[in-house]
Amino acid sequence: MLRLAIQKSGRLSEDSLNLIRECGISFLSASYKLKTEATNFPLEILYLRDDDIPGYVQDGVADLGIVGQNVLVEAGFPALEVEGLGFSKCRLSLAVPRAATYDSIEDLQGVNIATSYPRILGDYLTERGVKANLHTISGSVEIAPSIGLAEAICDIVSSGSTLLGNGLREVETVFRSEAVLIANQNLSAEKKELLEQLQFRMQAVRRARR
Ligand code: PRT
Ligand code: ZN
Repeated sequence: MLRLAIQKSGRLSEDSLNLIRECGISFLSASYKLKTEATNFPLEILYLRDDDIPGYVQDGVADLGIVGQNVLVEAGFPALEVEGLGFSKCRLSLAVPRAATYDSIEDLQGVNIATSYPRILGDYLTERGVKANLHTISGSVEIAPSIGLAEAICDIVSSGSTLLGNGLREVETVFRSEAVLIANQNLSAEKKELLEQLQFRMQAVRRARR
């Protein structure tokens, strides 16, 4: 039996469940439950916080997971990615207050930047020879400039309205993300076979949607 970890409640949850259902896999879903078993495929679904999914799959507590690439790469396990799923598309961007002068990435030299993505941002800045002071905060990153915590931020953007509403301007795209299917790297032959069946169905669903 394969164990698949998906986000319990959040932006990935509904699309993850829909994808599994469209693969023809039936299960009872009760929102208070932490796991459920499919009735017509050897699959158990675990409902977790998205941040915990990469580690659980890396450790083999779960065989598979569905998570944002941003969370996967920030967790340090990019090699677990099996394939992109095409939903929850977003980008990780640097932003500065609307009135701030900004010409190039050089302007971030020595600047305080608030983010929940210190690894991805740190790599991006290092590759470009920029040394900034990263302040890791876990939420409400967009308010950091207005409360004097930082001169710039790096956060997830989709429509851009949150940045706009906080008087911020997007200046660099650091990383592009979508939901991805991830798998433990030491699956047994039986589980690999089941994973292939599941991927085959997921690809058929995506072709049919186009
Ligand atoms: O509780 P749990 O830890 O499981 O969930 P979470 O709150 O950490 O994550 P959640 O549900 O907010 O997001 C899950 C995943 O969805 C993220 O890791 C991204 O891969 C993806 N995703 C897609 C987004 C967005 N779009 C998004 N817009 N994640 C967050 N946002 C936030 C962003 O942080 C910012 O505050 O929405 C705001 C910006 O949106 P716009 O449209 O105003 O630009
Ligand atoms: Zn999270």
